[in-house]
Amino acid sequence: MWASCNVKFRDCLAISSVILRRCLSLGVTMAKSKFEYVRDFEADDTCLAHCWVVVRLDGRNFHRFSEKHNFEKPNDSRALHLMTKCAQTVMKELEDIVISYGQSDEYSFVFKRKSNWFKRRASKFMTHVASQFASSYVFYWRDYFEDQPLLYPPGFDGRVVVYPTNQTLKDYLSWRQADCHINNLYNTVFWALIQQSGLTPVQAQKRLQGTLAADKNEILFSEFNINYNNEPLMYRKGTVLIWQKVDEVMTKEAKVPAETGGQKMAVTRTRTKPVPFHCDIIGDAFWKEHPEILDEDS
Ligand code: DGT
Ligand code: MG
Ligand code: MG
Repeated sequence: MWASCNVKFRDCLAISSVILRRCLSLGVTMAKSKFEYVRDFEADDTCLAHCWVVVRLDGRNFHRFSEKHNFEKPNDSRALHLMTKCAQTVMKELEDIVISYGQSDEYSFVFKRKSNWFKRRASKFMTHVASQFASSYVFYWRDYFEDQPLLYPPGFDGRVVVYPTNQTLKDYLSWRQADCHINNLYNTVFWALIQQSGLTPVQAQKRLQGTLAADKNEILFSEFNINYNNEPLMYRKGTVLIWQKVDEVMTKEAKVPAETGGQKMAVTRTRTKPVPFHCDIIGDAFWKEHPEILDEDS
């Protein structure tokens, strides 16, 4: 009786394994259906090997978004810190980003030369960065704008640019920081003329037409007693995010004999995090101080 039972059980196992194999082979046949050819219409967007891959995001119509959400002019530190929080989230959640740079409503993310993330497909890099950033912007909004409800969902466009040498990458980042400086100097004078001298936006624009940087510095100093060089670094230089080892102190329940009770003790552990700096990245000093960023195998 037991013997026949065992035989039947073995037969059942054998039959099920045959069915399983048939199902699997059917699955393979289905995957290679006559429709498979449509795959060939997909564009090959592999980023050139061994080049730096940069994804730049920019807020969609943030002129309107900043007005609707009462951003302070010309710089709203809540908005800039929120952008940086989103960029840190992108760096932590995605892979292979070695440095990021942000100003105004934009952030650039640099993927390491040797990254093979998603086989270096540009669309994957760009869409993952943009969606992670946008969802973080909404997710963390309340932490930065406590009294200001988010009135509609913000969007960000993205582009991918591939840079072949360290020099072209550094020039790219210098270009973005120079842009930050030019815009911020202009905006600082423009809004001082409106907010402090009572000019209309059109009058302020006319006043600044054709002026050079030195003229703008002079207006700020002589009319508003503002030394531009004393304006906050975050506004003048933007934000650079690089990986740094950070000591974290946390309290832990100590494992001690039960009779002494649950004692808490401070434990220090070292973690690597994307840390913000508001420094010059156009000169050589930054790159000499952080050679690991451009390291071939970084
Ligand atoms: P786009 O990028 O073509 O969709 O259009 P916009 O409007 O986003 O233009 P864009 O990116 O050239 O300029 C950024 C706008 O965002 C600009 O109008 C100023 C505004 N914005 C960015 N950060 C701040 C800030 O901290 N405070 C204020 N008040 N406005 C800001
Ligand atoms: Mg924009
Ligand atoms: Mg912009």
